[in-house]
Amino acid sequence: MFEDLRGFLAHLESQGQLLRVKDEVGVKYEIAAGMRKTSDIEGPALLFENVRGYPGWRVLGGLFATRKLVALGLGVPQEKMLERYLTLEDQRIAPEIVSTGPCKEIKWIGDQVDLAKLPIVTHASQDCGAYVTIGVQVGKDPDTSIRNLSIHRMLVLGKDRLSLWAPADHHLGRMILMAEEKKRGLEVATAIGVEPAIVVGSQAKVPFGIDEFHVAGGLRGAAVKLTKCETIDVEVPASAEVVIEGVTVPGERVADGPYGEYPGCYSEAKQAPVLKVTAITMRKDPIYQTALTGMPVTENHTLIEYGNAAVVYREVKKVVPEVRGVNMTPGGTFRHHAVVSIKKRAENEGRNVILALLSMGIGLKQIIVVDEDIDPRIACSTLDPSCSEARVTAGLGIDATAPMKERWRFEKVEIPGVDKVKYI
Ligand SMILES: Cc1cc2nc3c(=O)[nH]c(=O)nc-3n(C[C@H](O)[C@H](O)[C@H](O)COP(=O)(O)O)c2cc1C
Ligand SMILES: [Mn+2]
Repeated sequence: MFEDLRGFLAHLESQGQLLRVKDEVGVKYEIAAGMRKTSDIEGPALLFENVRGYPGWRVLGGLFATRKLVALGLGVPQEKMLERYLTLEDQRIAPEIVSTGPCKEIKWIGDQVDLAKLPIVTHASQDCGAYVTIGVQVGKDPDTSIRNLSIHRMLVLGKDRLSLWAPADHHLGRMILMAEEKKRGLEVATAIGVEPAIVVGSQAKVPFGIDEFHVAGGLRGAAVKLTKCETIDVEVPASAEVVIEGVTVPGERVADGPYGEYPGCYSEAKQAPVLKVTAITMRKDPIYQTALTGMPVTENHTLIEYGNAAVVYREVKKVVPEVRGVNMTPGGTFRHHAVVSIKKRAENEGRNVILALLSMGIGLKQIIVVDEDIDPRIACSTLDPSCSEARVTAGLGIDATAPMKERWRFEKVEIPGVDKVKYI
């Protein structure tokens, strides 16, 4: 358990898992290039100490670039992660409210707000602008006031305006729509640079109505300390490096994208809600944290692995009590492909697992079922031991070539300058 982000960084440094980068870097592509390289070589997290144009700031990137870094964040041996995560995710510990905290050391309220003063990073070559990519958003259900934690990217639109890509099928997106129905904006706080259990907890696939701060408390084995925001009725981790307070503008949408996304290609511009920033508070000598996404594996992948594996494990267990293991594959971005091991005691159990997983809605797609009007049988080798005496078998092929009319959807996300990074 770590008190705050800085406690985790000190631990990483003692493990040789943090590199302090003294070379001068710019926020446009150059920081992301280092993050791409460290993700590709399974290197350390990077703390950029010399950021051009932002004296006084340090930028942290690739904090969760590898699965090892996530395991270190939870203090669990990597090979025991799923087993331990399953227990810890269920062990809810309520947060504690404290009167103030380090996140209030510097305050910019109202007119003092200027997002241009934060070292917000532009990552991929065709990204439409600079994005906050690892802010943990805290919102409250407009009906019950129960908190929700999640991470949604935010595009800088002006000195006090951000997009907030929270689609309706995510809890925060739903809350924004619920508030709009009441002709109101939704108050949203974004905490940047928090301890790892809060970031991992924000990715737990728990139902709407569960405050993920309770999950984060369970993951760290102690209550998360929260303090009230300055301009909105929302609580944030008291030791956060930076907090952006804001309110969504009811009914307003803005083009958000293209953006280099988690499958490794660009998403087209989407219509995203808009956040009007009402205050920014921070620690002294603040550390601004950014995260990379794009071609797997990046921290956008490693951070979702156990939340997804746990919800798949629990779903399988409902169908077959004897689950031997669940493996979400990196190639499937820890989301689309699952390998599940069960002890089968009835013939239909395997198929029932497939059906259950297909319908759970987390995006699993490497599960294949055909209709009765499809004949999947083909002639087979006489040596194929899986074949019946009729020497016919099932065949499966995947045409993974891109549709010719839509090649742009598959263009690879690229970060200029990865080959020029010399410090790792
Ligand atoms: C680094 C990172 C960036 C993410 N960015 C987005 C995003 O921009 N939009 C989004 O909908 N989900 C994003 N996610 C995934 C959501 O945060 C995740 O699905 C979360 O569990 C949703 O919370 P909810 O279940 O409370 O809706 C991101 C995850 C990570 C780790
Ligand atoms: Mn939620």
